[in-house]
Amino acid sequence: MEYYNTQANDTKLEIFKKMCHIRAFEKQVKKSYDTHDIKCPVYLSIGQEATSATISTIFKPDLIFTQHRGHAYYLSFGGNKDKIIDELLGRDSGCNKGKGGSPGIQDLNIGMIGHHGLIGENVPLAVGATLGDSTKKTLCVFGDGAAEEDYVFTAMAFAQTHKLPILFICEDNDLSILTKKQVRRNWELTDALKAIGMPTANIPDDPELITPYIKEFINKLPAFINCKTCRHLWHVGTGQDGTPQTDRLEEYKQKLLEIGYELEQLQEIEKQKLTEAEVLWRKHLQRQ
Ligand SMILES: Cc1ncc(C[n+]2csc(CCOP(=O)(O)OP(=O)(O)O)c2C)c(N)n1
Ligand SMILES: [Mg+2]
Repeated sequence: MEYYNTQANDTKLEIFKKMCHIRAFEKQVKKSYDTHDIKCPVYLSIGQEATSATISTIFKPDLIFTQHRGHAYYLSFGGNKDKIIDELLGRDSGCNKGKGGSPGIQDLNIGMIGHHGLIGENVPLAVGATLGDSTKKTLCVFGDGAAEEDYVFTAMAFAQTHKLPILFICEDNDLSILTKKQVRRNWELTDALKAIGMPTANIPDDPELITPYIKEFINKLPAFINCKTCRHLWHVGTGQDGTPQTDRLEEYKQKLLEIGYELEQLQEIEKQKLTEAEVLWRKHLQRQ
């Protein structure tokens, strides 16, 4: 199947802008963590920006359940930026009154419900919430480590039996903390779900590949997409082991250049997003 050029040009640029916005924001989180202005553990999405940036341009869910690595979803779906910054800085004005920190971020105005610590628990919660009102569409995001929790498959199977309108996404960075998938298991969740009739895809997190699946699947929910991605920093905190294998943002930029976008235009977007994030973070840090 040929997926090249699956998006209108304005959508491609919107996705690129969102990816740059997330990268710029996360770089500021890293900076404030490294200077100890942020004191809570942080779970960064640097390298994993493409999935949320792409989904949010196409799918408008009523409810969003993410795991501990949720900053990119919060930002992509329009969560309040002041409140996430204050949350990370441990302030009363944060989205969880400064008590939850990075893994629990949420904004009920966009239907996003925060994570409380057990990996994959957001899957049965998403299923239960959608069962309660199946006129609502739900997005549920978890990691490849969480996919191994028994309650994840059983909850997804329940959603399949009851045809609940949930788009399940696994951000598969091939890591559960530091352990690679091939050491942990010899099966793919897509195969298990295919066996019970759920529409599935197992693809790299390239926006051009994700787009057609989202467009097709949102009319056939529940459905599941395993997006293979690359985390650039440590599981928690801001350290880096070696060189990341891929940088999807850089690859997407190259793709946009190949189809005729000007380098200056793309660099201007990157610069603008970096400046916006820097100004916003400075404003919050100066209030201390
Ligand atoms: C039920 C449960 N078991 C173990 C943990 C400890 N733990 C926290 S994050 C994590 C790895 C999660 O990996 P993954 O779901 O792939 O998400 P990623 O960090 O890669 O985004 C583990 C094992 C936990 N929080 N909950
Ligand atoms: Mg993982």
